[in-house]
Amino acid sequence: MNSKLLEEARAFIYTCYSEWGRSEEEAASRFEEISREVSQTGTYTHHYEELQHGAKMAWRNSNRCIGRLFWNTLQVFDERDTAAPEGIRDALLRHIRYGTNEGKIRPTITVFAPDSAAEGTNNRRIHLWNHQLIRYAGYETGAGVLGDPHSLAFTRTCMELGWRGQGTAFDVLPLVIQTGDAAEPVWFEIPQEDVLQVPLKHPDLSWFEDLKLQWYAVPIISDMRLEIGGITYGAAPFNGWYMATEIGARNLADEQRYHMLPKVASCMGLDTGTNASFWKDRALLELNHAVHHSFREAGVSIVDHHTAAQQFQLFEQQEKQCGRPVTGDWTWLIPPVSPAVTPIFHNQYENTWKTPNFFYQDKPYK
Ligand code: HEM
Ligand code: NRG
Repeated sequence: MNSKLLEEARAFIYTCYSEWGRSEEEAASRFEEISREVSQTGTYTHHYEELQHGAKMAWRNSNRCIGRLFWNTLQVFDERDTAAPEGIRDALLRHIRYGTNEGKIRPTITVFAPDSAAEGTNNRRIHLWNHQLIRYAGYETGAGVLGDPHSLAFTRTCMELGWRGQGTAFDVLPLVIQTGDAAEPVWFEIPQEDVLQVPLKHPDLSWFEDLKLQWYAVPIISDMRLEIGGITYGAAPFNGWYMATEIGARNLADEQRYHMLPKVASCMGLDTGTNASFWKDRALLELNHAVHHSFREAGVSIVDHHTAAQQFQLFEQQEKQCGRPVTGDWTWLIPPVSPAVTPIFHNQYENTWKTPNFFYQDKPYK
């Protein structure tokens, strides 16, 4: 009945120990131990070193991530013993502070108790309801959406729980934590001083700062599950730093997000009445330049898509040297600005999914 779990555990342990340069005998003996634990309890507990390396492998195996060169530098916080909402909040705030590091961003993951530990124990599964720990609210108003349309449903949920925002286009949402499938979620405001944000300006276009645009410094994805050796960690928020196009070509530019291209183009004096002026392309470029410039000047880590693509090539070479075939999802790896100018565009990637890895999971709210 646990044959699937044991098979996954075996594959993970043998790979892990081999990457550490440990002998097959050592791996076999650790696997024996795990087998006994599984037969007695139905699950098993990773040693910290296994959890740490498993999380790094999960990043290394993330086919959609262009930032994987740095997989081995991931800081792994073990919060498997933290169960109460307040303790979880404190761990999340520590993650935000440690990862932010006043702008010198450190790739970080905080791993909470696995889902399996909850099985048969009245279901104490931990659900983080946020998509990212730091994210802007979106409100439906008579005059359209205020803030980030991506957050509409979650913002509504927060308000049903009693949260109220300031009513700006950049209200930081609260942390929403649920411990146990039946429990009411609890929300906590993130202290303002812990949320590093960057006001946007352009190196040459002085009017740009009057647009009053900004973005938060650290993307901390908190709604994916981490799977290592057959164990699912449903709460394991992780962060690196931004690639500028994520903000400049998607979050602020998409029509279904902040939709800023018409505004930027008209401030640039471009004719938005004809495709022949290339106004969308030109506005997009200046918006991305502004994002990158502002983060750099504020001392906040960020990478441009050309450098990121070069780093990804290095990652490919490095993996090849280690005898590990690189898998990738081309449709996500190519940047949304000037993709064909990067080498990634001209390569092909095998999009098979290895574990450990990060996977989507169902949202806990409607
Ligand atoms: C996706 C860059 C760190 C795991 C992405 C994407 C970019 C990116 C540009 C595509 C996002 C999109 O199109 O929405 C980077 C950079 C990093 C970094 C520059 C700097 C260090 C990390 C870390 C992890 C990670 C630390 C995990 C430990 C992932 C995963 C996805 C992803 C799982 C896919 C997300 C999804 O499917 O929605 N990354 N990343 N990345 N990255 Fe990274
Ligand atoms: N595009 C999303 C963030 C996705 C993950 N990107 C990273 N991850 N850079 C956005 O908020 O724009 N990371 O862990 O650094």
